[in-house]
Amino acid sequence: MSRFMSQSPALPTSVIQHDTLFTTPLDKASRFSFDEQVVACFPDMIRRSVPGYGQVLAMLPILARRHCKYRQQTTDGQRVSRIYDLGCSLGGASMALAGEFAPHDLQIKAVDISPAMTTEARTLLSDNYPEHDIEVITADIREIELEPCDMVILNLTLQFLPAADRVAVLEKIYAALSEGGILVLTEKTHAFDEQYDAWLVERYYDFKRANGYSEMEISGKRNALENVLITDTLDEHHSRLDAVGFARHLTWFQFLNFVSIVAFK
Ligand code: GEK
Repeated sequence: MSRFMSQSPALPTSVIQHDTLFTTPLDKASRFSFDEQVVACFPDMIRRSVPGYGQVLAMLPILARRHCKYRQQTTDGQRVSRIYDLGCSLGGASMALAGEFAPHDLQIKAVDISPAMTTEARTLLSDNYPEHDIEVITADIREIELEPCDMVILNLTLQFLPAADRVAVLEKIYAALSEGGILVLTEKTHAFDEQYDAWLVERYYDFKRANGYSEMEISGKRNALENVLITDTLDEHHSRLDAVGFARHLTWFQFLNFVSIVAFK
């Protein structure tokens, strides 16, 4: 099956546990966090909750082939393309890239703030791609320094940062990218128009129902994500990219309220 036909993320199916996190009523005040429980069912959760997740991952190596031009030099003098996977979770985006490139072509730096995520990502990536140069770093992307790079992936991560911190992270990314490099920014969004937004949200819940989530699971997750996942509109994303200096950026993918933008330096 072509990777575009498959909705599955690049993660090995052996680790996939069914997402049952919100099958029982929870304390309304409990907030969503990326802990061990979420790690255990993450591949199933993201595949059933994010429309187009598999397609976006499948495009990453295709975009990398076009825009990563071995512009960086490693300490031992090799020319490589350096790619950051920021908010990597279990490393789905890094795996999608590693699976399509020879080990010596890429240097991947996968960063996540959740130690539960990075511990598992480190094992998955080194088990599946032992020859590749992939470093998994446990850190807050607001605090790390970025080395010069060719591509930055922010796949469903910016939405978890406080709104006030988003510009600074994008500025840092812009400064680190080499001329000709790209940022791939994938986000859940909301529509400015209330009626359109209501339609998109309802169809999104239909998508989740069709993927086996119950009403209780849908509303439990919605409550837990309140004030944790804060969406912007598509226009807000493009304005912010303008403001940080990206002269060109376009929406290359949209599936209901989920979008992916490519921004060119
Ligand atoms: C994928 N990109 O599978 N610094 C670093 N990581 C953070 C921060 C932060 N400040 N805030 C949140 N995260 C992945 C999916 S999931 C999206 C990304 C989702 C991390 C958080 O720990 C989590 O692992 C990730 O961002 C968001 O392609 O679950 O909807």
